[in-house]
Amino acid sequence: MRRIGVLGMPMDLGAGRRGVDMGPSALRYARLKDGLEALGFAVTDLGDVDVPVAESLPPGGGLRFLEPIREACLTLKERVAALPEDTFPIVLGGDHSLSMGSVAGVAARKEVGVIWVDAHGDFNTPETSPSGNIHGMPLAVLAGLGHPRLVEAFGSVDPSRIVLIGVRSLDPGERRLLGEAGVRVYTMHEVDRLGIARIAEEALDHLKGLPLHVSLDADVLDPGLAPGVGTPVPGGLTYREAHLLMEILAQSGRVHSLDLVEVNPILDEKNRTAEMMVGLALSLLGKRIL
Ligand code: EXY
Ligand code: MN
Ligand code: MN
Ligand code: MN
Repeated sequence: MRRIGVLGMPMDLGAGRRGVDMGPSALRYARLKDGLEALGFAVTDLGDVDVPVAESLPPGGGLRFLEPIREACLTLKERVAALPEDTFPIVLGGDHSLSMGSVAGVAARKEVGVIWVDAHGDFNTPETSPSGNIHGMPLAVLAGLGHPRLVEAFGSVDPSRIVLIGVRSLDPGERRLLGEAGVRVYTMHEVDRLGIARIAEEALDHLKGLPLHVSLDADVLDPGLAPGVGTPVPGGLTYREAHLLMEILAQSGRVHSLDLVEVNPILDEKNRTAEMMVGLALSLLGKRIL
């Protein structure tokens, strides 16, 4: 598969603060397309999904911006599902609620395993969320838990086919739900004790036989490395841990789709976070040191 389709999702409606709607531009500005073409891929930039800006929306009750987020994610799901089988989708975010659309779109094409690389569990429901922000819920929705309007549209992945890596900030409710659902979770404690290489191999074995979707949240990286994120948590992946994880996943030949999310240029230093994320995408798409 040597064709890549890049699709922007300039959405910050699911986040608690503004700015990640500019993430797709920051990632394009970090020369993602040039880097992928240098690896020999034919890259088509499919533009952006049309997402309303927060200021244009009436203040909603209940979950913040539930309907506009659902609408935009349904469009993303359709766009991803309609891509030719030989095309590798890279979705540029945008807050992590977009992955309800990207993963459901990929799952509509074939059964997938999901590797969710994130400081957070993103496994809250409206009942357990401390914030009401939907970017803290997408993985639960994909696993079939949460607001009915979201689960009926995007619930599409068996929890036994989800692996979370890099977690270091969990709310009590989502911690319980993750355990009950049987999601394989590797926190930063396991990263420190087992090492990222062993975790990558275990994740590949846990999801054996499945094509893989990687959902990469910029806040999984240590904030010193990637300051341009809206929900930073100290003690994240180092530069080499993140690249080694991508390199091992690349060598499996099983990764078929990718999200790059939660890049917030307003909070960044120059464009460091977007450049880190582009570098990781290139490692995942096969860029090697030797
Ligand atoms: N767990 C917190 C919440 O649900 O509000 C914080 C979630 C942050 C989610 C970011 C995208 O990873
Ligand atoms: Mn996330
Ligand atoms: Mn996160
Ligand atoms: Mn293949």
